[in-house]
Amino acid sequence: MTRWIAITRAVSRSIANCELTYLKRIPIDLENARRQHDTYEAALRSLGLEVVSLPEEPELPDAVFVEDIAILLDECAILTRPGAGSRRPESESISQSLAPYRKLFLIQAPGTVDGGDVLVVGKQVFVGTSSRSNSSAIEQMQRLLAPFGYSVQAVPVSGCLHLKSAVTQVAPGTLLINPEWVDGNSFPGMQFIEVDSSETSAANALLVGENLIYQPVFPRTLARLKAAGIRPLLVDQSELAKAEGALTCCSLVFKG
Ligand code: CIR
Repeated sequence: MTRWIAITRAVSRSIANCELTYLKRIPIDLENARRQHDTYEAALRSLGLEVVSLPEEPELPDAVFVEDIAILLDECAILTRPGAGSRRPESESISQSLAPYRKLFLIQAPGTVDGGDVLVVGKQVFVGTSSRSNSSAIEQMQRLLAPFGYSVQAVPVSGCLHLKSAVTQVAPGTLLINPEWVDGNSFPGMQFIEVDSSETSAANALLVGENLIYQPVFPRTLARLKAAGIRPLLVDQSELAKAEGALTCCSLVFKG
């Protein structure tokens, strides 16, 4: 049986100073964010994952969003160079945590990429050209991953922070997508479920093996998932959404 591992990190006490790109700063209830994060970790455990929960980084406001710091594949991992300079010190502890599991590669300057911009579907790696990720990083990823048989393609994305704000995989060959933020033609051969147009941030779902984690705050899109035969486990991430975080951002999930 496949052993799945999730690396997570406690919500920083300085989360109120997080990076913001699209949202206005509003108060974040730290206790509620931590409660919701506990529920998120419990959901991962309930699916059989081993959760490696790292301690808070008090000085690094966005450190709970571990997804942005590494790209995990079966054969190796790439430590990103996050687009926001304030987030680069998050890499050190993630590098130490991943070292026992994977050969690690590093994105070098001037390359920048956030893990939230990287959608892996089988041997296809799609990288959003958002404000955080650039062509130098994409070229480096192409060189690093070609020997393992991966194709790496740039995907234009607009209106949202990351590619995975706009599109994620919810079942084999099926993507949940907000077509206003990313063009489905960038993903040939895939099937699509579109978010309800009143729920613009609803495209981020976390697929772990055959299980999907999704947020209850998007009932109309949830109904579309159910109509497609998908029955997600529901976890509320509404507090961290105020920091522009969603479900995939808060873990690095990989086969151990
Ligand atoms: C940032 O702007 O970097 C954080 N406030 C939010 C990062 C969310 N990460 C993600 O979607 N992968």
